[in-house]
Order: sequence, then C-alpha cells, then structure tokens
Amino acid sequence: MNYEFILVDEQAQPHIALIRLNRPKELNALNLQLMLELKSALQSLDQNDAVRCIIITGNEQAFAAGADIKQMESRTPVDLIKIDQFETWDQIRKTSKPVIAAVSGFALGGGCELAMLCDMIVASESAKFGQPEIKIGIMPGAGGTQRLTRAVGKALAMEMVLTGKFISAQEAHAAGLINRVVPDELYLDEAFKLAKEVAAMSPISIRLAKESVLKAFETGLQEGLFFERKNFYLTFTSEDQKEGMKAFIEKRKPDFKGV
Ligand code: DAK
Repeated sequence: MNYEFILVDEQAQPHIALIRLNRPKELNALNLQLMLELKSALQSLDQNDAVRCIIITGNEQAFAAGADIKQMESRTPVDLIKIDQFETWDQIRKTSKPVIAAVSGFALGGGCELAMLCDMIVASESAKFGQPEIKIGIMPGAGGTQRLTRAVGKALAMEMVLTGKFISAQEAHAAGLINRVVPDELYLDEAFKLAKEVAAMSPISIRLAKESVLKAFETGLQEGLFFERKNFYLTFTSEDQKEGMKAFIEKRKPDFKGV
C-alpha cells in the first residue's frame, strides 16, 4: 500500500518491518493523515505472520516534533470530539507485536508520546525528548502526563510538563525513559539489533509477554499477577514452548515457528 506521509518496508530485515515517518520539512509533525496511515500500517503489519517486530523511526533531525500545530490551531473542542483522534492512538497502543522507536533529533509533544507508546526506545546521542505543549497554551493529551510520569517519576515529569524543557538522550536514559543511547550514526542499526533479538524468540510468547508487561501499567499488582499467570499457562499451548525447551536440552538454537 502507498502512503503519503510514511514509508513502510515490510521486510527491512528478515521478520523485521520498518516504518519511517516522512514529513521531513515539518520535522515529522504528526498531522491527522500521518497518524491514520501509521495506524493502518501497524494494523496490516500486525496481521502479517512474516513480521515479528516493528521499528518506527523518523530521520536524523526529528523522530517527530509533535502534533501538527498548524492543523490544530483553529480546532474547536467539538472538532476534536468529532475527529476522535484518541481512537487512532489507542489502536496504535493495541499493536500486538513489539514496536521499537528508533529516535534521533526531536521527540516532542505527540512525538515523545508516540515514542512512549512503543515498547522500547533506542536513541541517538543527539535525540531530545520533551513535552513542550505548555508553551503553546495546552498540555499533553496523548499520554504525556501518564506514561512519562510512570517512566521517569514525578519530579522530572512535573518539570518537563510544567516548563516544557527538553531532556537529552543521556538524561532520558538515566531517568529510565529509553533503553539505549548510541552514537548518531548507529541508532537505526542498534534498533535493528534489538529487533533481531526479539524476532528470534517465539512470537506467541513475545505477544503474551508484551501484553503482560503492559498490564503492569494498567492494573493493581494482584490483577496483574493473575493476568501474567494466565498468559504463562497459555505459552504451554504452543509448539514453540516444546521447541524452545527441547532445543535447550539438545544444546541447539530453537527454531520458533509462531505456532
Ligand atoms: N507542527 C507543525 N509544524 C512544525 C512543528 C509542529 N509541531 N514543529 C516544527 N514544525 C515546522 C516549523 O513550523 C517549520 O516550518 P516552516 O516554518 O519551515 O514552514 C519547520 O517545521 C522547521 O521548524 P523550525 O524552523 O522551528 O526548526 P528549529 O530547528 O528552529 O526548531 C523545534 C525546532 C522542534 C524546537 C521547533 O520547531 C518547535 O518548537 N516545534 C514545536 C514543538 C512543539 O511545541 N511540539 C508540541 C506540539 S503539541 C492528541 C494527540 C497528541 C497531541 C495532541 C492531541 N490527540 C490524540 C487528540 C499532541 C500535541 C502536541 O504535540
């Protein structure tokens, strides 16, 4: 399928798909169409059995500098309700396969929120993260006050959300927002390395494990443990469980088929 604002390579590497946000002149500002395209691409990759891990990236200057301010400027609350963009963001969150954000340059506002919707974040040394909505008279609306606070804690989240200050990739790493920081020229390679590790595992276990980790953000401990237990039992219904354990005993690499 051809998209206007994103580029999709379904098999950038075996089992790994790459989505590139592609509005470079606007620093990948997330307009409505781009978000709809992203949702549609993720849904299609989620259905594709050949894909086991998805990377979302931008370019060296920007992962995404936020929602498109020019498109938002004249909106009324009624417009926002009618458009119901939250549905799009919620669908992206529902991607069952692991999604890695490969971030260089700006990840601001909705761009930072999009990176946080992903399961892991790999960043270049020059990446900058921020929730600067406060500077344009609004506040984060797609998880910036919730996911950021859960990731970095109240002190830093409060400062970022109330002052709009950006943090560097190193600060983001120290605060627990991102997984890895690497030199600028390596961030995409590093994301592929991580994706390759994930793609080598049993896709069924990966799916159930991802769901279970995300549950930790959304429930209390007892409910989360119960959910984890059910998913743990479920992994034993797969042939991959037999293959994984057999391979361990036979001292060889497992060949996971996703069944
Ligand atoms: N929207 C539209 N255009 C943008 C943009 C943005 N967020 N960010 C940059 N651009 C455009 C600039 O207007 C400029 O376009 P031209 O003037 O050349 O036509 C071009 O990209 C290059 O930008 P600059 O000339 O400003 O480049 P600099 O290097 O000088 O500065 C910057 C880079 C990233 C510091 C600066 O561009 C900047 O501050 N950008 C805005 C950052 C920001 O405030 N982001 C938060 C936006 S609010 C929702 C979900 C999410 C959201 C809302 C609702 N729902 C589900 C309902 C999210 C809201 C936001 O993200």
